[in-house]
Amino acid sequence: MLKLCGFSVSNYYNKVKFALLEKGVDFEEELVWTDRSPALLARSPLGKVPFFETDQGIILESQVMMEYIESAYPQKPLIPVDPFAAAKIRELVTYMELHLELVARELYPEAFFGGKVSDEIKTRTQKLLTRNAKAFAGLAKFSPYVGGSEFTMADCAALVHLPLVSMASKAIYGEDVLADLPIRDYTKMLGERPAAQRVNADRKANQQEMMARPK
Ligand SMILES: N[C@@H](CCC(=O)N[C@@H](CS)C(=O)NCC(=O)O)C(=O)O
Repeated sequence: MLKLCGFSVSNYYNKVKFALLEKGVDFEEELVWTDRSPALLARSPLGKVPFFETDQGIILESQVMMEYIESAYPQKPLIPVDPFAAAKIRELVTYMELHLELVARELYPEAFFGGKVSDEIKTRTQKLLTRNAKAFAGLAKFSPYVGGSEFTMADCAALVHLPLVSMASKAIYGEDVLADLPIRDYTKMLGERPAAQRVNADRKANQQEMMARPK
């Protein structure tokens, strides 16, 4: 059976888990922490999660995993059939991950983990986030889904990434770089889906486990 490896606090893990649950794919989970152990590096060379273990071998990178499940389990598609519409959904995912989440990630050590981020990084990140949030706002629809009238893989990404970008920017700059977007209503709407409820419940439980781990 398809095995999703990683931990439920991870936003990238949860994007894939959300998609699997929405599509009704049978899968199991293996709790894998990013401890950089030789055992992890043998499976995931950069020590990152999530990854899939399939009958044919390992698949790395969450967006590659999303595309894999779309082609291996075509039921309940999370991407439109029309090539242009499909490209627009993938474009949203890339914008959220490359231009928002990955940029905001620089702030996470101080925003979420009690660490410190240099003023230089904070200044550079604020400039980038402000510019990129405006660009994303020009692409995102929120009508009611991030890509338009249909629930797609872009919503699996948006639900897990956008709240983190908001929280991190609020924690570091005192203001939400996504304040002009209807993130609260949108995440509330998505949060009513059974798949999202499971993802969120598992995330909370895993957060406790994470805090109880020896440092
Ligand atoms: N591009 C990767 C990003 C995954 C990622 O950054 N995962 C985090 C957990 S949310 C991680 O493994 N961090 C540990 C590390 O980078 O060493 C993907 O889409 O799968």
